[in-house]
Amino acid sequence: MPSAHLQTYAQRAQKHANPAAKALLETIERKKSNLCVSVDVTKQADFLRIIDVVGPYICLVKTHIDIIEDFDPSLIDRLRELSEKHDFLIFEDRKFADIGNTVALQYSSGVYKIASWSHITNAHPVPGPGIISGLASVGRPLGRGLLLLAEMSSKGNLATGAYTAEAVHMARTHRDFVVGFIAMRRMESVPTPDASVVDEDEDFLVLTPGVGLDVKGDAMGQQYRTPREVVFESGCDVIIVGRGIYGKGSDAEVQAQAERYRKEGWAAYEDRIST
Ligand code: 5BU
Repeated sequence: MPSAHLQTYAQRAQKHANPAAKALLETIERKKSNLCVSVDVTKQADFLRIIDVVGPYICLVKTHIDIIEDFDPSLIDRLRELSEKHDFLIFEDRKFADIGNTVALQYSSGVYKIASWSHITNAHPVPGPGIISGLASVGRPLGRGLLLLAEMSSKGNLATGAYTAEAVHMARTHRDFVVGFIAMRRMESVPTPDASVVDEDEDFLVLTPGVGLDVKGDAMGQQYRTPREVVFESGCDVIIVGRGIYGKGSDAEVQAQAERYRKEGWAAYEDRIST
């Protein structure tokens, strides 16, 4: 069997055991979109308006729900309605980073009750495998999926080398709940500390932030690559775009940018699987 990134999203969806990963792959195929839009705005009304505009072009919305200043629980109902209207999944970019008991509470409870609405979330591997057990105790019964931060897009980040390899190892030993990585490239070839956990058929999704067509970075260390570099050259599965789309002003311009990134990401994927 060829490596996961040389198979189609549809082929991968058929084989994926995790419900959230399977649904994401099916949505990507159905909408011909490997675009995730990150909607990092502070007002409910802007958040919902942008999602309604970009909805037809995306497979996934990425949220930082704690950025919203006027949050109230009805926002989640509106977000759910938009996810049904436009057929996309939801990824709360929570970056959990504590011991298992604490993250289980942060994931299930508090103001946001993330596990109740977010199909996918993510975690730093820094606390060790207990973070996965804690999150899995809440998310697995709900059919959720977890991404580990194996790499980051920002300049000077510490998620490199042995740290990345340990993240991949943790994922390989928790395949029932860890469905992939935040990373800048495919992780299959990363040597894991214990080779016995490698499965030739492994299929971890790679979701990649730091994507932009017009600028190379920002003033605070963000670094951008193009959809082609990310999907075709580096073999990643989903491009995550924030300001390159929602930061463009009028609804018409935001819509045009969403379609532009969708097209670029999809063409890069089609070229990848036909090589
Ligand atoms: P941007 O506006 O396209 O730069 O936004 C990128 C988003 O992805 C933003 O929400 C970040 O929090 C998120 N992100 C990132 O940029 N780089 C990373 O390594 C990780 C997340 Br993990």
